[in-house]
Amino acid sequence: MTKRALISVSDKNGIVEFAESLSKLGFEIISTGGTKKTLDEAGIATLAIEKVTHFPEMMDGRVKTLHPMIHGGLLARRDLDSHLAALEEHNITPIDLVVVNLYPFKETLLSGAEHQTIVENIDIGGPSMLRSAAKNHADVTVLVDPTDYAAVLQEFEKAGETTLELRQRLAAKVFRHTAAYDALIAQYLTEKFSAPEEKPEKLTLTYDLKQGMRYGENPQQDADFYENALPTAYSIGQSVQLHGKELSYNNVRDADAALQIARDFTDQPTVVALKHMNPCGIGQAVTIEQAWDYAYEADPVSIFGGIVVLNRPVDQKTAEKMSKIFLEIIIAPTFSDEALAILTKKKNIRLLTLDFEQIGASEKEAMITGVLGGVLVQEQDVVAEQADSWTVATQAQPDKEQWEALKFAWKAVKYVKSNGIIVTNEHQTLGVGPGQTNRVASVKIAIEAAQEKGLDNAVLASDAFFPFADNIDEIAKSGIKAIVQPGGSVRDQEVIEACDKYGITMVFTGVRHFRH
Ligand code: 93A
Repeated sequence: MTKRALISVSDKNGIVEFAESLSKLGFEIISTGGTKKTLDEAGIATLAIEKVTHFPEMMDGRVKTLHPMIHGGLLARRDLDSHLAALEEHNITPIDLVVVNLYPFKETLLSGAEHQTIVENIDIGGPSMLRSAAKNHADVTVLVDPTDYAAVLQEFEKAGETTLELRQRLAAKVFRHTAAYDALIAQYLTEKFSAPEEKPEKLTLTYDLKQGMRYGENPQQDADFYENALPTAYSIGQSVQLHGKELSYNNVRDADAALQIARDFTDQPTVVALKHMNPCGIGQAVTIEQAWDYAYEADPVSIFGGIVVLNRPVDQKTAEKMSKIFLEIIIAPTFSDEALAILTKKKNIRLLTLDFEQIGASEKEAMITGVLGGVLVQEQDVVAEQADSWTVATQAQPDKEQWEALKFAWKAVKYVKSNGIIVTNEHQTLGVGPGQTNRVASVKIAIEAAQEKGLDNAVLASDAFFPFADNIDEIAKSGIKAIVQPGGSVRDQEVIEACDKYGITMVFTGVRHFRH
């Protein structure tokens, strides 16, 4: 019996060659309007869908293949007499092979088209055929991805049929595809139609495999990078790599962490240096070169092998300075030709550019963390704090210089792993105390590092309140005279009294910034 194939594709790439091969294999080809036109023009004999459904394509193509003559042909079980009898009774010819790719919903959405155009690009008939064929994979071969054409042809050419194994894999692929397709539609409509303050009842974010990674955090861990189907421009996945080896799993995480920090320092040229998820140097200045100097001097040891984000174009002089040490990654809006010439001489460095214009939009993205048995989803910690809403808790008041340093320190401490302590002046970090299980230990680490650089106008920030006054004793020993912290401990009074005893000024922000 002649085999029947149904071809209905939006993306017509490679379809002529594939249909030609099917014809040669003896398939009778049914196709929809646009596809038929393409195949006719290539001289491939096809049967119009209307000839099968005995209905015209109607309503601007909204109804073309949604018909029992099609779905009966796709869904009939070949191993059941009752199904075969139904085919016979209704004059339905079974369909053995389906090639469909869908209306370009995502591409239309990304093109900035109007809502009505986006809605018209919700494919109904295509997914229906794919799902019918995939359900009936016991007998039907279904293709949604042109990269599978070759494997299918090979099997037909070899044995006159496909193997069940291949049909099973193709069916699974189809349901992955239609599920993701629908999830994106759900995401779009949910975002478009929820009330502004309303939380969607269910998260429908979809992710596409961006790249398989060589390995995960360690070589014994396999890993992949999935990217949001609608990614924000200011994201590591959307960066453009100009030079160097492929990014590793740890690179992606570290670069992302550095990009998040850079987002909080947009007013002035700023350089963020990061190591193992913690900032090791943040410098802010009038020029990007000076900002580099500050970030580098903040910790010339830790920056070795670090990730650096510069929020202004990289010029020749800055590139010369950066080229003197080993850095894993440099990310910037652009690199001058001279800077590129200098930095690309280094084989092991990765150079990336990114759209810093879109920095703000990235703040809205949901942050997802894996736990055994599920995922946790939260908003990002992007609360915009105004220093004029802070309260000075102590007798001593910060002077103008201290205020500037406190504002800088408070922005920076948000990105230090908890318990997070940072010592800074008004334009650079001086000492970072990240990730200790008690706060005094973090204080000691931050101060010790800062002491090596000098404590001129140094202030200290703590990501969460001080539970005991012992922290203040440590800070006082160093000579640091200004502190910023959220406040809110039951022992705040003891902490304030300790500051007053030492003549330290302390500001409460009322907001804490854990980062676990
Ligand atoms: O508008 S639809 O949802 N209604 C249908 O009945 C239908 N059948 C196939 N879209 C439908 N299709 C889609 O048309 C296919 O998924 C494919 O993407 C496209 C091919 O149309 P043409 O052959 O006219 O270019």
